[in-house]
Formats: sequence, structure tokens, C-alpha cells
Amino acid sequence: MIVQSAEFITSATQPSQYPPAGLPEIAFAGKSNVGKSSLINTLVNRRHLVKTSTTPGRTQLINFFNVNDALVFVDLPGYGYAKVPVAIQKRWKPMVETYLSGRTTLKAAVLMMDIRRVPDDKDRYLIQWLAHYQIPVIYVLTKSDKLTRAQQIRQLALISDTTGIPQNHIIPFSAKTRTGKELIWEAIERISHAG
Ligand SMILES: Nc1nc2c(ncn2[C@@H]2O[C@H](COP(=O)(O)OP(=O)(O)O)[C@@H](O)[C@H]2O)c(=O)[nH]1
Ligand SMILES: [Mg+2]
Repeated sequence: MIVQSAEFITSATQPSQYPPAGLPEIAFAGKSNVGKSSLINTLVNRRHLVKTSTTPGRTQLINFFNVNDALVFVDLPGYGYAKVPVAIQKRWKPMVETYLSGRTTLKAAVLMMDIRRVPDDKDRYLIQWLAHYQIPVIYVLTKSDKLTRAQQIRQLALISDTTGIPQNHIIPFSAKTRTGKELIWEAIERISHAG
């Protein structure tokens, strides 16, 4: 995909605030600080379309971005950051699940996990939940530049074992080196043209 334009559309917490459903949508989900904003910026070749953060978990909004007038990227709020107040954490589930279960134009979710970590209950919950709603998922392991090649291979095997996702369905990615960018775009294009 050659990205010619990428523009913020709007932020929302509930369906009445979503932009009108039209273009195919790709949602991006993962723990706070996993590298979600960095991944979206890398895909659209923009440094600051989506704000990256050193204080994770602050944004609890669903952000919509128009890409090439052909696709909408949806940046979902991150989950699982312990320092976020419980009241805000509790809002995550209904907000994100309402979007994921009800949005008719949603074509796929990109689910990100940090390649250095073992997936926890929250990651596994979202994986199960997306499967339950039969939402196609592109699985991405972020920050691959932080590990050696040998470590990456070990973590890929471990993450595949703990989640049940086949290794060849998981794309290692780095926003720093852009490893994996083309594979993610291919998956997005394949899925968004399919429906
Ligand atoms: N080394 C490295 N750092 C990354 C990568 N992706 C994100 N980061 C860093 O991780 C932190 C969180 O990134 P951000 O994209 O804001 O994560 P988000 O909270 O999931 O949106 C920032 O300090 C980023 O610079 C990556 O691929 N490699
Ligand atoms: Mg972010």
C-alpha cells in the first residue's frame, strides 16, 4: 500500500460519536505501551499522526484515522496498565467491546503483544474474545529490535505455545527498523478487500 494521505477523523467513547460507517476499518489493540501508536505511524509513514507516549494508559478514547480515503484505522485504548485508576480501567471493557462487537464495517483487528513478554490473562482474554466474535486477527509482536534473532525465535515459540496461535500467523515487527511492515500491510489489504 502506498500511503498518500492519513488524517485524524475523530475521537469517540460510544457509538453515537463514531464517524459514519462506510470504509473498511482495521482496529489496533494491545496493552498500554506495547507500541500501538508507533506501529500505526510506521504503517502510514508518519512520525506523529498518532501521539506516542512515555506515560502509558492515559488515552481512553477510540481514535479514527482515514487512510487514503480507502481504509479507516481505529486506535483502541490500551489495556492492562497498573497505574491507570481502576475507574478508568473499568471503562475499557464496555468501550472496546461495544466497538468490536457492533461495528459493521470492522474487517480485522491487529492485536499487538510485546515480543519480550509472556502473554498474560488480559492478552489471552482479548484473543479468546476476538475469536468468539469471529473477527479476523492479525497478530503482531512489537519491539523485535530489542531482542537478538535467537531470542526472537525463542519468544515466538513461547508466545505461540501460551496463546495457541500458530507461529506462522504471528508477525514480528519493529517500529525502529520497520521489520514486518510490509507483511502487516499485505495482511491488512488481503483482509480488507475480502469482505
Ligand atoms: N525499541 C523500540 N521501541 C519502541 C517500538 N515501538 C514503540 N516503542 C517505544 O515504546 C514506547 C511506547 O510506544 P507507543 O507507540 O506510544 O505505545 P502505545 O502506548 O501502545 O501506543 C515509546 O517510548 C516508543 O518509542 C519499537 O518497535 N522498538
Ligand atoms: Mg498509543
